[in-house]
Amino acid sequence: MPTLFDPTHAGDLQLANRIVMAPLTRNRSPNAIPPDIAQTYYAQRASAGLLITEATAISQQGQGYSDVPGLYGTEQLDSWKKVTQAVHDKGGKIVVQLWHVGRVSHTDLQPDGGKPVAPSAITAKTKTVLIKDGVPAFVDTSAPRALDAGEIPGIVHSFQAAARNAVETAGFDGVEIHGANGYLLDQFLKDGSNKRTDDYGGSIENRARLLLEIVRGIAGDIGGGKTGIRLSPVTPANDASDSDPQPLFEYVVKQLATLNLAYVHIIEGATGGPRVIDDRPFDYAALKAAYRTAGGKGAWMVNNGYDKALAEKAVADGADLVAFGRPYIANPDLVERLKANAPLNTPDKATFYGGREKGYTDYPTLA
Ligand code: 8OZ
Repeated sequence: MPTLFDPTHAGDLQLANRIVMAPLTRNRSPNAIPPDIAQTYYAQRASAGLLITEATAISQQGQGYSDVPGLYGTEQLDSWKKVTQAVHDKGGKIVVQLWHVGRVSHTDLQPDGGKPVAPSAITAKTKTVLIKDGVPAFVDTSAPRALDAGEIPGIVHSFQAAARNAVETAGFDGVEIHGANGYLLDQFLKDGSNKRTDDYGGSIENRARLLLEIVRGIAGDIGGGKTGIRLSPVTPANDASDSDPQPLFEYVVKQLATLNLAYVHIIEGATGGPRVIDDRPFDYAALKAAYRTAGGKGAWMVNNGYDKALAEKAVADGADLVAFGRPYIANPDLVERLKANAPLNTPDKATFYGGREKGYTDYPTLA
């Protein structure tokens, strides 16, 4: 029986263990360029089997928060290259999470102060973070406009360009497509936010079309074995909702099964909250079975509120990888601490978003 600490692989990626650092937004990238201290931050955590970066915008239109990084400019790519080098120097593996926020944005962050884009012109009942003079503030998202069908190929293209640049220029081991948490691809998937009447709305097949075009495009360009995807079937994050998520997500993973992906990353329950939501039941074992039955060979990664005991049980029950989020903010040596059954540092919420070293690179290791 494998343990959390045994090596494994996810597609092309050889991993030293089954512990993954989940993507964590930290808002420390002024001008969307990762700061120098991001090299230290990620390298400190390189003993994870796999590091997934914070969500990283594929275009300016994909930006929804102040001071989050991008992957569409030369300076951004140069800075990420130093991060991947620092992680590789420590023997770690790192993929970048590719992000388009869709309607979860603000006109202040959009090209020419325009409206954020969405499947349909429905405002998300959620907040974003704008940092003014170094002070973060939560503000309502702006009213979006519905994407014209003619704009969709450009979005697929931007995702593909970001993936190619990530691997070829910035030195990432692969990419994770952010299909979760109420951002653009999740907005298209779910009928609470997608009211389109064209080929990208209505039926499950149509609502999944954009996500699948992007995954197929990226897998074709960089290889399925370097491509992962994150999904969150029932999260209410950022006003996400669907009237019938089980068949929707089973359809999605069956389609993904043919693409030889590195991994499928599932957020169970409410992102950063309860793992079970009473009025949003979901059968995750059936989801995984649908993927495997359809021939899916990628690693199955689970996430949300895991501790060591729960993670060991998940691996015993057949999960391949377990992603830890908040514990990684405060515990750069999480692998060593879990192995030693050592106590964990408590993360300081006041320094989650914005700032520099404090609450970022200054959490102590055991030794
Ligand atoms: C917390 C704050 C801002 C963004 C996500 C990218 O939920 C995020 C995010 C998390 O996936």
